[in-house]
Amino acid sequence: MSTSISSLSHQAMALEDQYGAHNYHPLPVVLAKGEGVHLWDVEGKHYYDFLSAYSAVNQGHCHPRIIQALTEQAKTLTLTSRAFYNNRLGEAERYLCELFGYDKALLMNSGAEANETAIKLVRKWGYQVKGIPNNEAIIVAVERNFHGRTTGIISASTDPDSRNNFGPFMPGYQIIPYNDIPALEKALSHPNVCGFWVEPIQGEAGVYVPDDGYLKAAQELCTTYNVILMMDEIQTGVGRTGKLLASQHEGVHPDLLILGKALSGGTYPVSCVLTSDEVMLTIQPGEHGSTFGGNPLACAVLMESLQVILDEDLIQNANQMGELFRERMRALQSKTPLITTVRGKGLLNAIIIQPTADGKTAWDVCMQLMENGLLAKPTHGDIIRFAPPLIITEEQMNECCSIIEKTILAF
Ligand code: IF1
Repeated sequence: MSTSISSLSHQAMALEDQYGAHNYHPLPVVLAKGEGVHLWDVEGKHYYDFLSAYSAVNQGHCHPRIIQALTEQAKTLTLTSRAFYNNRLGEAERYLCELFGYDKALLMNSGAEANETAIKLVRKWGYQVKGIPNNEAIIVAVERNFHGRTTGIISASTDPDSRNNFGPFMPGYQIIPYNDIPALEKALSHPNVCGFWVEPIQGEAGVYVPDDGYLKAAQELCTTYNVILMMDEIQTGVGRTGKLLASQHEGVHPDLLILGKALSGGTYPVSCVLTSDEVMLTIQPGEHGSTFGGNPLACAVLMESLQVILDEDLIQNANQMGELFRERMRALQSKTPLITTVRGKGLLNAIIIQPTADGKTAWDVCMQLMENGLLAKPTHGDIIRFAPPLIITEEQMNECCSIIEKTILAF
């Protein structure tokens, strides 16, 4: 199943190969245009996007309302730095606090920066409020976590690819198994623990959905042991799993919430930490910040991006289209040994591929899906994550499931 690569595509890939870092191994497709669930490559070939830039494009590519907000603000005022006030930040902070139910917001840019901010906030709260001895604060994290690529974050990673040869690592983490309440209770009972840092569904690890009740039990244990529940919803938030936040499937309101990606609908790097006054006000002027954090452009875009999620009822659509997807994939699973597992929530789903006798893997499936006009990418070898924009229609979902079925059954 070879992929003929046109000269235009080849040129683009050769440029990246020669002048760019080799920190990714992309599928051999060169995208040039996006609209809604649609992508086109440099030759004009059409694809359905089933990755959504790792859930940053929940609202669909180049959503007109978000682009409008972006361009209007871009023509007016883009960046002042926080040395001065600007007329959009307070509005955006209020919008976030009212929508998600928190006292205060701190805006950053990348998801990793928001997680680093969360680490600093929770440690500071640990020393100044919980009374942990200085420099002895512990944050509990889970195996197979993914929170970003900075050295402070990968110090908690259990993934060799994220860690190898990037040491020495930042101390102050205790790693426990995911979805394991007894292990969590044991860890949180240590008096120097200030935070429990977790994803409600582990996206990068391969869409690991914990047992019902895990998040609720985690919240209760954090309350019992006076520990901040730090929920990383950068990938699972903003409607992706069929609720505004994945935490809401269990009625959990995290003490501290970390958002990114689809906060901007994929048009601009925007992330944030939301939490209580008790935690947020432990940081005083001059103790944290960033040049672009909370800039007017980011604020204009985040408010419109979230409003689109609400106005277009994308949360309900994610629910319904996710059900349809899993139903069709489970039906497919019964017809082929290639699929061993189908799992997910809302429109964050994954199938696990059993390599074929002649050695075909999830990568080969994704290459053939690409040939057939659908883009998805394997994670950790044998898992294919499927995450289309939340605007996908029933007709489009059925067409895409047919593409996946045709591709899988051809192996
Ligand atoms: C890559 C993964 C997904 C995230 C969660 C924080 C961040 C991410 C739950 C950091 C970012 C991205 C990063 C990108 C690929 C992608 C990814 F495979 F890496 F893990 F989605 F699963 N918390 N995830 O998923 O946010 O700093 O990137 O804005 O690094 O390869 P960021």
